[in-house]
Amino acid sequence: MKTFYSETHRKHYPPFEVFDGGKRVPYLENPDRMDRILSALKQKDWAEFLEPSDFGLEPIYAVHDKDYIAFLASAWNEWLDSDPEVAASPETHAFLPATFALRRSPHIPSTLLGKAGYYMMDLSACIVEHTYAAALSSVNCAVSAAESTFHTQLSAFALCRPPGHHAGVDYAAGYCFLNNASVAANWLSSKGKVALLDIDYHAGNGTQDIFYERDDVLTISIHGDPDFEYPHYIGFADETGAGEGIGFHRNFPLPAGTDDPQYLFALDEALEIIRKFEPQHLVISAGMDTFDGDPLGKFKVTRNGFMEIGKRIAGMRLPAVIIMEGGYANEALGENIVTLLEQFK
Ligand code: OKP
Ligand code: ZN
Repeated sequence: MKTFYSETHRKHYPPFEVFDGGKRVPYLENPDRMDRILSALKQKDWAEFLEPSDFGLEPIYAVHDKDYIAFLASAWNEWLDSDPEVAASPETHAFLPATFALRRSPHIPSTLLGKAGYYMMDLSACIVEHTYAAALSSVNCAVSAAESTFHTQLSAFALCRPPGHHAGVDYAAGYCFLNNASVAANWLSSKGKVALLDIDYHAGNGTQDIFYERDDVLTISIHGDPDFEYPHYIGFADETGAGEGIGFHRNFPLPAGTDDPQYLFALDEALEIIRKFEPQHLVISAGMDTFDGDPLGKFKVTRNGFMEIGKRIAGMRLPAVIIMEGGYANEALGENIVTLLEQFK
């Protein structure tokens, strides 16, 4: 299976994130995640590693707001220039706002911090020197995999870091800056209908927002119920699309403790909806944080569960672009994603 991967992610490694209760903790979405996945994939003879192509900004502008991209591109350097403390030890700092817009006003402030509170949803999408470069290379992995799948009609894997499904048209959130899966799905949508299935433990709020009013890309997310879980304000079952897109978004919020049988029951319903939609291509937002023991998740999906999930999705017989999202039980992460991917080869 073609696997698109770039080393560019490595320098996006913020020294901390701010967790619930204002706790400063080590950045959980770390380069070690990729190393675990790489070493598990390298033990298999079916994984073929490829550098992503550079698709430039056009496929990104087709999904994201231009001013938001400009903010991402320049935020770190502006932050560095604005504060001598940051300039004196940049490696101990990360850029985050401390005031959030709640989108009350249509006015986007002109200052860096004003913009940050407008374009950032939480305290986990920390910006450092090479964040923008890493986010671009991550999108390029996703579009490269989409292009490969389109040309070969075979499933491909985008080993993306940073992840993408929490990033919306004009905001960063949950370790995500650019929505890799959405850019790939939108790129594929010019070739025919696309279904995007998000199996990350967290609701794919960014993806939901991006395609909410469209009927040519069906989006479905299976996740921890936002009533108790991040992202808290989106991902509920009654959110099913708007305008042209009514009926073309579905959420499957599940309770804490969800195990393999419960998960597979929801998955089967999601796959049935996809089958009826008759898409040309499938995009999978593949987060592995549903795993029993993931530090950010409350589900109990097992290794065997990932095998069954992979089997059932692959059984749809649709060319799939599999995009890496979350998964933070690093010791198990490599084997977990390999188990899922193995069902597609
Ligand atoms: C990214 B992905 C938890 C705080 C949440 C952000 C989580 C982002 C998850 N109490 N921090 O979907 O794996
Ligand atoms: Zn997640």
